[in-house]
Amino acid sequence: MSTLTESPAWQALVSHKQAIHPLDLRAEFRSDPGRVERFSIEAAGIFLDYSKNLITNETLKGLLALATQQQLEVWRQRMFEGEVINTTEQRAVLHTALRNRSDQPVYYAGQDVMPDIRAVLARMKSFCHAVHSHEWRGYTGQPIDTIVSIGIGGSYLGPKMAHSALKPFTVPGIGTYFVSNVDADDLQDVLQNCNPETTLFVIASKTFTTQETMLNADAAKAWFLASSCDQKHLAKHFVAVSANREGAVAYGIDNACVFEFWDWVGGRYSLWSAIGLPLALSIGMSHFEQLLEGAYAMDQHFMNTPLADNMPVILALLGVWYHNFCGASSHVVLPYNQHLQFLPEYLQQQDMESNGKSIDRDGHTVDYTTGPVIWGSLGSNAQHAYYQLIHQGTQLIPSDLILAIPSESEHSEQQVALAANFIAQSEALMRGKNIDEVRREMEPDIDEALVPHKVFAGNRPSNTLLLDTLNPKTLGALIALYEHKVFVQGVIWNINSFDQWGVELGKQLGKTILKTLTDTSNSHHSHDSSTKALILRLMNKK
Ligand code: G6Q
Repeated sequence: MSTLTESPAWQALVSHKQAIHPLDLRAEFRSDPGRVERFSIEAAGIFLDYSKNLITNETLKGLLALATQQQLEVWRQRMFEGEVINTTEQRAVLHTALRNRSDQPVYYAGQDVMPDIRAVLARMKSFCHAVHSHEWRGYTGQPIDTIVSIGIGGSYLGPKMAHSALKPFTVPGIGTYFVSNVDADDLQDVLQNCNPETTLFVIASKTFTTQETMLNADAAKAWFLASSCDQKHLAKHFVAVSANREGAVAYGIDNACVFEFWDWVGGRYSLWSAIGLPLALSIGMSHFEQLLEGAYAMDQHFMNTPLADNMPVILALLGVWYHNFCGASSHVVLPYNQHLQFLPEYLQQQDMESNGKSIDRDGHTVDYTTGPVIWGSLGSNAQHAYYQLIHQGTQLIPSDLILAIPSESEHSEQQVALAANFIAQSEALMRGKNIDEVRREMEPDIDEALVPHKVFAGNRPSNTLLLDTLNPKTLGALIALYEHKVFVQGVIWNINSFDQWGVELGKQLGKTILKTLTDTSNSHHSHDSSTKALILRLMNKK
């Protein structure tokens, strides 16, 4: 057994689980009318009700003891203070500095990083202003009306998700598209809506070497040059966001059009940096700054609130409870607002790329599970699809149900129905429907054969997250909430949440196979029979 699973706090939770099993949530609510007051937190425009979880006061105490044992407060300090906590890549983890809205310095390797951060934000601001005020024009003198962001992974998912979430804040007259897939259809589909005279491409890549992004950038450039016919016009239509300025300039981007960020910003934590430029162009810089404000408010809450009242800490510990002590292997995220449609996809990378690790910080293979499978989609739609499995399936699937309180609008009947569904599902998951209730409902013609099919066991745990409204500030707080949740879980599991070595092998083998597919003199014999057969099939079909 590892130090973690042998530790007193871990062992205490193992025993506690046996002692309280099976916990009847309906009975807990009946016997304790104050349960929701005790098990809820409000911070940065978000209300978290976690009372519908399979926990007691003792469970929380045990989980908090685990967090203390794993030195969560020390790690939190280390992260915010710019220590090199991403040890396998020898990097600090300072995305929180990008949204530091105070006048306090943040030091990395003895240097305050805030002046550089503020300088890039100022450049983003004047660039957005130039585009929106039509001071910045395309090569034929027309104003820019379309932004095409080309990037992948961390240089794509955050801005795309936030762009959709903040649709009502879009600057009039600007259309924004996000292209990531190396499949040419992705870019081609977008280009059909674009006019080369009025389109601005943002090439977003930390390294400026990523295959998919560079190939899409090449294709975009070729499409643009086919109309503009002159390399010099590129300067008005191609900007780059990168930590590799030299690479971007060598690629042909005007030095003045490179928006920088830094080594200590992890890809999936980079929305707050210049990677957010396409978003800022789409919603305006003041809204982008409000996004930073919201994240900063959550950072402050995370940093300064006792662990027991700390929203990211509680969310993380509940996840650990289900994953490590109750046998849940996945976690479902169910936003109810249409504009949050890409949140589950974003959180998949956020969580699974961060915590999908089986080697701990000390280089040992773990003997406990880490990183649950994160999945989900719009709650309203999912109710008519896979909620069946969550309600009546054989697996324990903890859920996060998320709703931003709808504004009064002409569609208010729809919005009330949305809210009703959201609340009803969290109640249904918790209370279920027992056999007596099913029988009563069927009276007087009780069909005994049907009765068991209509029983809902209940006791299905859920968190309900209510946002005051969906705006840049609350969205910033929501994203930061999940970032910190993932960080806390990484600390508990003693893993480095900030590297991603697991994505390297596929890239490496992809390069070899690309050579084989494009150069017939290259041998395919070193591959296994399956890989060889696939290569031959594709080569013959070329
Ligand atoms: C995120 C990962 C990964 C990365 C992409 C794009 O944490 O590192 O998703 O963001 O591979 O990388 P570039 O920004 O370097 O193109």
